[in-house]
Amino acid sequence: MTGPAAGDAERLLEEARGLTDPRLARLAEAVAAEHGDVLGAALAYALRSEGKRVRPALVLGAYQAVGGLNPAIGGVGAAVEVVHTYSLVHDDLPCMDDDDQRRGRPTTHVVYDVPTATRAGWLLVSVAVETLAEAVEDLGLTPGILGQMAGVLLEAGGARGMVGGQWLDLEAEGRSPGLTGLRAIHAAKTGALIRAACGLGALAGRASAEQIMVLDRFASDLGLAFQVADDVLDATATSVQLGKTAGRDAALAKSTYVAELGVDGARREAEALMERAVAHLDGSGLAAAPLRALAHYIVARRS
Ligand code: GRG
Repeated sequence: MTGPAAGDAERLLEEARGLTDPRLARLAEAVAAEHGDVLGAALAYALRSEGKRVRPALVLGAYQAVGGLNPAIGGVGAAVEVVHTYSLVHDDLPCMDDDDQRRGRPTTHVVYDVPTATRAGWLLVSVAVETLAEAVEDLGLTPGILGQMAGVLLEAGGARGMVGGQWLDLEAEGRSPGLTGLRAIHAAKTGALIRAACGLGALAGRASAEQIMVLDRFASDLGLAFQVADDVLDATATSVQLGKTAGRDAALAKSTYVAELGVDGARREAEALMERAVAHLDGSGLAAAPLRALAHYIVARRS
C-alpha cells in the first residue's frame, strides 16, 4: 500500500494494539489461573495469539470518529477481539475448516485436543461479555448502554451473524450459491462482527442515531470487502504470509468470490465495495480519516 493513507491506517492499528494487547495479555493470565491445567493453558494460548487487530482498530476508529477520547475504549476492542479469537479456534476445528495453522502457529486443537479447544472457544464468549462489561464501567457508560452494546456483540456472534454465516458456508461447500447467496454468507460470517466493531465504537462514543447509521453503512460494505479480500489472499498469498494454510478454500471446494469471479474479478469487487464503504462517510461530518485509511488497508493488505 502506498500514499499518505498507509501511515494513517498503521497509526490506528498501532494505537489499537497498544490499547488492546495488554488487556488480552492480562485476560490470558486470569483465565489460565481461573481454569488451571490444560483448559486454562488452551484458553491462554488462544488469547496470546497475534492477529492484525483490525476489529479493535475499527472500534477505536469509530469511537474517535464520533469524538471519543477515553483510552478505556481498548477494553471494548479487547471484547470484540476475544469473540474473533473464539471464532478462529472453532473455525479451525476438524468439523469446520479443519486447519492446523493459524496466526503462524499450530491451531489450539492441534496443541491441545479437539474437546479442549471446543470448550475453550465457548468459554471465550463469556470472557468477551465480562470484558465488555468492565470496559463499559471504565468508560462511565450507563447500564442501558451496556445492554445495547452486549446485544450488538452477541447478535453478531449468533444465528444472524457468525454462527449462521458459518453454517451456510459449510453447507455451500462443493456448490455454487451464486453471488447473492455468497454475499449473504460473507455478510453474516465475517461482516457481522465488523459491523459490530464499528457499532460498539459508536455506541461507546455516544453517537447520534444519524452517526450510527452512517457508520453501519460503512461497516456493512467494508465487512464484505474484507471477506472478498480474504478470498483473494487465500488464492494468491503463501502460507507463510497468511500464517495459515493457503489455498484452503479451493481444497475444501469453498464457495468464494474467487470461485465466482476469478482473482482479478474478486480484486475489483473488493475495491468497489471498499470505495462504496468510504463514500458513506462523505459529508457525514465524522472525523473519519483513520477509518478511511483502514478501509484502504483492508483491501490492500498482504496477510
Ligand atoms: C457453530 C456453525 C458454528 C459456527 C461457530 C466458527 C464460527 C462460529 C464462525 C466462523 C467465523 C469466521 C472465522 C470467519 C472468518 C473471518 C475471517 C476472514 C478471519 C480472518 O480475520 P483476520 O484476517 O485475522 O482479521 P487475524 O488473525 O489478523 O485476526
